[in-house]
Amino acid sequence: MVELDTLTKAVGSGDQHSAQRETEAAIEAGIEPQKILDAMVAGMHDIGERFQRGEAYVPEMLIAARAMKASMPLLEPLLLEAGLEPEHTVLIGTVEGDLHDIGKNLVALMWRGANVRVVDLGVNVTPEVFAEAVERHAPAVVGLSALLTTTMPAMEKTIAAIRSSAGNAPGILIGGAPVTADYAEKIGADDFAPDAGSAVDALRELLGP
Ligand code: B1M
Repeated sequence: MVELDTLTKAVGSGDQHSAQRETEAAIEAGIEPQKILDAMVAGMHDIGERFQRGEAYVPEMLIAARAMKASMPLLEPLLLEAGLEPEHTVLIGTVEGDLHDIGKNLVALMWRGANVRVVDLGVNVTPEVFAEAVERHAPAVVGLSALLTTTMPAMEKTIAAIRSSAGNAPGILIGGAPVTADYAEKIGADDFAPDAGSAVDALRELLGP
């Protein structure tokens, strides 16, 4: 009998081969694609929580994301058939002047693990490019990352650019090593997350029920 718990554990522990094997077994057993996806997302959720508690580190989170990424192509055709494409689109990028992307990429991976469509604009993204991308993709949430104290002010400019042009304003989440909750409040962001695990919780809050 196929146990979806085993798939959750395989993804959470970054065991790519077991994750693929368990995904295949679940598909062959005729388990609903949504349930298989939920089991994978639960694995990503577990690693995110362990990371927040200081029980897991960046490499573990990366290998968990890799295990999920390797298993998804097996499931994707079934998800498409069942009309279970991600419901929400979100944007993420590192703000203008800043080339750091390791943390931003981790947040993007965790968000993909939460089954949202992530448009990653990369690094050194100007406020204008963010604003244009918001118009083009109509995301529910925009994530801004900054690792330098000198690039934090670009977050405020980006928020202003997005809010002045977007018809349907998305929620804005900010993060990065020098960023704080107080700073987020000061510049009018909707939320702040200190790490990639919390960024998933914050995203869920912003997306609503
Ligand atoms: Co740079 N760098 N760097 N650097 N770099 C720091 C950030 C620094 C703290 C090092 C130091 O001095 N101790 C310092 C900043 C000082 C400051 O402003 N307070 C610094 C500096 C000064 C610089 C340069 C100016 C150096 C120079 O050229 N003189 C230069 C700037 C270039 C530029 O951006 N314009 C520079 C360049 C670089 C490299 C290119 C060499 C490289 C980046 C490579 C890359 O990213 N592809 C680099 C690196 C690697 C670092 C350190 C060593 C590591 C950063 C990292 O990847 N951490 C860093 C020192 C450090 O942090 N110990 C440093 C791991 C990553 C997983 O953590 O990015 O914090 P982090 O992401 C976390 C959270 O912050 C959060 O979740 C992530 C996962 O938990 N998070 C979000 C991040 N984004 C989020 C978004 C969210 C939510 C949460 O919502 C949307």
